[in-house]
Amino acid sequence: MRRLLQTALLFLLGGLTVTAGFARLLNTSRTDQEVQVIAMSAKKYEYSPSPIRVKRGTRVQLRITALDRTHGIKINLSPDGSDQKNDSGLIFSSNNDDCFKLEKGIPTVVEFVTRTPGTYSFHCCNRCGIGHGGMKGQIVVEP
Ligand SMILES: [Cu+2]
Repeated sequence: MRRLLQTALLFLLGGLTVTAGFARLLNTSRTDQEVQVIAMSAKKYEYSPSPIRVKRGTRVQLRITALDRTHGIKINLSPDGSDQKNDSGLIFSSNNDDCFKLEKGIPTVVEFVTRTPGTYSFHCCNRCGIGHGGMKGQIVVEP
């Protein structure tokens, strides 16, 4: 009877250890998902900094402030040169992954997780003047 109790206790402890292990595993992956905040500015006709370099598997939060007037930002979902246009390499937190409007002086938060290495181009999507078409930048996701 005593032996049976010991065995049961052993099983219980084993189970607890496994559970703790799993919890730690989950915690680790959560730590990997810590947000990398990058402050960015937009003005006629450039974004700064650009290119932005981040590692694959990072949760990135761009905090973009337009300095001189309203601009916008539209980030390509697939890397330059990719033919898989519907397989998105950047996973956005919000559904508004199209054109983010950047009001002058008010930081706009754009958050996404980098899934596939590559160069993701972005451009201004709010007509802002004669150089509007050339207002571009890049996010480089490193493996
Ligand atoms: Cu602009």
